[in-house]
Amino acid sequence: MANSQANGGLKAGAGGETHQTASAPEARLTTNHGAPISDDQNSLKAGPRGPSLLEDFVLREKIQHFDHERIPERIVHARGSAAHGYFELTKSLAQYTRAKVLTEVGKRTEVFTRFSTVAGGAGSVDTPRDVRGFAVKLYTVEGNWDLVGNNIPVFFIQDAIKFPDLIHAVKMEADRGYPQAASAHDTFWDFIGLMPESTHMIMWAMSDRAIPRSFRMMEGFGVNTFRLLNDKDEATFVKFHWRPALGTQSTCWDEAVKIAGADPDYHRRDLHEAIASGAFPEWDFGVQLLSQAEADALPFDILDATKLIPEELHPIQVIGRMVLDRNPDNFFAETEQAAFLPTNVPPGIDFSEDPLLQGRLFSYQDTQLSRLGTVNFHQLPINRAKGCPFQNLQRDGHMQMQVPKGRANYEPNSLAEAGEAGGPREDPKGGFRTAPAATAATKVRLRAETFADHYSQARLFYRSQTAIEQAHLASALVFELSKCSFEHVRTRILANLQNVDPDLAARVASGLNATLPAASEPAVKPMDMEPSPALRIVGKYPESLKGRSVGVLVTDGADGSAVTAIRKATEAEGASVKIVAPKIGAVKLKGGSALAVDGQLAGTPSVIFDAVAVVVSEEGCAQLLADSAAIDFVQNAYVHLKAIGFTAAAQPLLDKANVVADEGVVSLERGPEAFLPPARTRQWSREPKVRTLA
Ligand code: HDE
Repeated sequence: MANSQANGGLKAGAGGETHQTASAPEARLTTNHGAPISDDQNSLKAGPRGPSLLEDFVLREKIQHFDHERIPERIVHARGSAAHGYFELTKSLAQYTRAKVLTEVGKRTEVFTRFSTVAGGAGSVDTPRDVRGFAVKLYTVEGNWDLVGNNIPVFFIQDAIKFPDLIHAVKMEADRGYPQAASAHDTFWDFIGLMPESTHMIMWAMSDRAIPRSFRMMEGFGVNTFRLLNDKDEATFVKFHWRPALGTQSTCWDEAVKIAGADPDYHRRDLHEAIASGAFPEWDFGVQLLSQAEADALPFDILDATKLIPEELHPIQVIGRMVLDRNPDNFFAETEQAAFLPTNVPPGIDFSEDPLLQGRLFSYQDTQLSRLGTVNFHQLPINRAKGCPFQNLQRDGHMQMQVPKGRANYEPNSLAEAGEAGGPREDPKGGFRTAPAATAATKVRLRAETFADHYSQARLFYRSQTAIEQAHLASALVFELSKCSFEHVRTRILANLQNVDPDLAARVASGLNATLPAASEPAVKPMDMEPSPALRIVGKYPESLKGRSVGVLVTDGADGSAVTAIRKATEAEGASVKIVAPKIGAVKLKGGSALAVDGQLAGTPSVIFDAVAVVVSEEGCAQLLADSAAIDFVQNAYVHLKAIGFTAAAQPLLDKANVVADEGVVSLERGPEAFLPPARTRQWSREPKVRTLA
């Protein structure tokens, strides 16, 4: 019986050996080779206190497998979260493409979508200022289509040959190994200043787009230009767009920094919890289609990934939607082992000559060899084509998981004539065909002249923003450049910003306490384009609390009817509500009833909510006045421009947190309806009172 005590009381079997209750064969614990295991608690030893024995294959196998559990993380986009779902086509593009996924209206295609940050490692936090990956694997009936995009429609560089430099510059500095998951350091801004083509992307990366509120509230873009190809092999240029049903929403920078400490898994948890609760995130799928003539008429090159096509010029047609409705069963097997390849396109979709895309066509397949370790990574369940069989004469290799039958593993062959299986054959009509684009030209290592305008679209972006967003963008630049120790690095950026907008450059210079340098010499003089309101976020939040979260701070003795009223009103609009209290378990409401608590105050700060309410008793409030977590709860909600609903007894706490009454500070005596409009958005007009912006 000594054994069973050492095992914390696990049941002892008839013979005194330690194991849990005997299980049915299908539930039985086995080794990797199928041998049933009798004792998973104790290693084999020479006597109870003696040395362990080498013959213990159960121990060795378990430890050895554990020793090799990790695989190399992705070089970029290492930190990510994913979900299963479906894509449904609502409008056929049969005129432009023969891809079935884009022509069969109403058909649902399974998808697996992974969102990610770019710069940080797999264990880094979810909320740094960064671009977000938006990678969708559609398991179509004509093979997998991987649309591997970002939440920003343009990119830093024009030619794939600069990608390793870009990533080296943004990642941790080579000698010191920091900063992790941050672009606010010398090497990044040094590279950016020397690469004026990155200026447009920098405008986006310094905008609130780079601090998203949730994966569910991000746009997605294919970024590179692709081609659609119809039955007659006629080509049309296409740009792909995903638009979130919940609207594009962001955090405040100060909030994002604090979330990183409060909940490093903020976005991962948000996606998982939303799907688990049945609030399935959804996106519209849209395309911009351009003929060769329309592309030629653009004032920039459609092959240049640092440029977008303003929607006002070429509208986005919505042709489908994506719904994510199932969490992965296993993070490693699915999210981690998912391999996205821009080369995965079904017949009817083709590439453009965009030199960034062309490099990507090599990179993704190649990197899987280091990461997943075998040319057979396409056989893993998450990567396997599901909409159709895959069959060819490729054979063997590490981790071959199939058992191909027959003698013919070469083509052509004539074994079918002898009654044997001859293997699969090419399909000239239905198979993938490349757009017949003429290419006769001289081989050169050159950047096209048509790629030379580095500033017009940066200017377009900046000037299309609201005043609030311009201030955020300028402040983000000040923040990032303030972290750079080399003055010449900061000065070069300022000189480049002069070409974007002199007012922006002056604001950033002032924020840095720097003298404004003369503009750098642009390769092409920037032009003024018609502002594009589509590029804004502020003013476009949906008129609903759907997908947003409300935190209600409650103490013993609080008025339960006020809590119920807030919960009812906000949940009716699709918000999720959490009760926060000084202690977990339950609070005892006025009248004696108990209210279950979702989070303890110190561990559930207001940064993780979109709006808060404070429903406390006088005595409860008096106790909270001595708790900095309570004061922070209210003060942070205030400075992060959130709606604050409160009962009369909470006033002393609001005063202590320096909350000044405004439209977003709502007495709940007015009923929960008064809380709803400010809770649907942020109180932008409060910002100048609480923050000095550039
Ligand atoms: Fe990637 N990128 N990338 N990238 N990228 C990878 O592939 C690369 C680029 C993007 O959730 C890697 O499997 C090159 C643009 C996403 O698993 C790697 C270039 C866009 C993801 C790679 C680019 C992206 C990756 C790392 C310049 C937006 C994560 C691991 C030519 C359209 C996908 C891997 C996931 C991942 C290379 C530029 C999006 C190393 C060479 C532009 C969303 O192959």
